Amino acid sequence: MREEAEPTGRFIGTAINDGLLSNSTYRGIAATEFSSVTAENAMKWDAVEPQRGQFNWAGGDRLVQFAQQNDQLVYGHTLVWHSQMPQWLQNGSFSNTELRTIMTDHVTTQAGRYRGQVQRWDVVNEAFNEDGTFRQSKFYQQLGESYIADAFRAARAADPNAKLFINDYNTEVRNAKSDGLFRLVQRLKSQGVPIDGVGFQSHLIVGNVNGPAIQQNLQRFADLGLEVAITELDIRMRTPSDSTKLQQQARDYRAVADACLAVSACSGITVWGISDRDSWVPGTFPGEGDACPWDSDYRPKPAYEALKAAFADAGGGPGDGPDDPGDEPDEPDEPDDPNACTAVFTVSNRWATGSVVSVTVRTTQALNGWRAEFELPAGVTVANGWNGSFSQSGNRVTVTNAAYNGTVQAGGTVSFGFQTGGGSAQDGTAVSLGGQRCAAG
Ligand code: 9MR
Repeated sequence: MREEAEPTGRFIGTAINDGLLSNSTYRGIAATEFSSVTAENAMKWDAVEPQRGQFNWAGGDRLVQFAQQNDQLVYGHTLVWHSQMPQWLQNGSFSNTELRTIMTDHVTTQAGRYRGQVQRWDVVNEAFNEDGTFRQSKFYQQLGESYIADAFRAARAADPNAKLFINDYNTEVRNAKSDGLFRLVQRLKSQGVPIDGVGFQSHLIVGNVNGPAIQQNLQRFADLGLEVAITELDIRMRTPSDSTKLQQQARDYRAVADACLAVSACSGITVWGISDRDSWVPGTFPGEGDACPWDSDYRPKPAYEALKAAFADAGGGPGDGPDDPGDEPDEPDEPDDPNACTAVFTVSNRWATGSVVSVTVRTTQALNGWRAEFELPAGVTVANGWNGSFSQSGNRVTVTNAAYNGTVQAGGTVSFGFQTGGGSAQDGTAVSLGGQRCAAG
């Protein structure tokens, strides 16, 4: 799936139980099928600070290390949540001032520890009741709504580059709960609170998934200027499963994926576990289960194929889609639309054996995943690059988007850079985008 998701510019993630990483089948699927990982439990407060002031980062560190080994994003889950709080916190009695400090210290410590290693944080999880009022958590009861803004501010200060999310369940479609969340996010934005995204957990039920309603709801949050993501997708059924239920489940997975893929601000989809064997569902909903994309023997289910197909159908840069049947991806540039893009190719530093180049391409079309190409002088190679994935064949270099910069609005820009070896690149080198030659900008 990872390969199919990449050209769409979206991540495909999974919750990871780090204890299972010693199982080679589990580990193999986790490493190859996903571009993002979330700790299923290891980064929760009860796991990281079981006794006050005594920290256990082992599980979280294992996850981060695994992600780094496999070139994956890390989705941090979760900093402030009413559930899975350590006993000392749950049962302790603290003044309001003390509790606020405990909370912000926790956010500062954890987001600070993983600064630069976690790209997204669920800063606040499950703050709402089903009717859209605030959940009466210890934090809300003692501190009121302001605990949310304080948690976000502390997280931003601890890691300015992490994207900060609020996350919840039963908020996937428009209803009283998602309306409450929507109003909160509007208030936070208007107060300048540093919030970047909204996570929609999506613990759903087979046969009960309304893709267009999910898309519409994601879009209204996106229209507030936020990133949105599907953060904990699983779709459960009454067990035992049969092929009819598995086919319906596949359609439901596809509907969720299509909803995300139709919203340009939807950055990715995380499934809540790989295999039915390891899922939380049967333990919480007796008689229900089989909610994951792999079965209990780690065999891919129709749901897996459906997710993969959704990404594959959405992928491909401009010119590779069904609208352009004649445009083969590997054909030489055909400048059939000379106004599609403009490019600035600048050598910002050069020396005898190398140079540093920055490239900015402006596109007239919205992009969901992009591919830029250019040629270097003979013998010059890309030594390392940033803001894209680089490959070189002879003197021709192909750059595709990184996981986080594949989505570009019409009129927006794509920027990447690289260092050369074996000599210098040349200012003003021609660049093409999705097979279209760009005008010099
Ligand atoms: O999958 C998690 C399970 O192993 C834990 O026992 C459970 C404890 O509350 O949390 C599960 O994950 C939850 C997630 O952290 C927040 N959204 C709901 C998820 C399923 O309960």
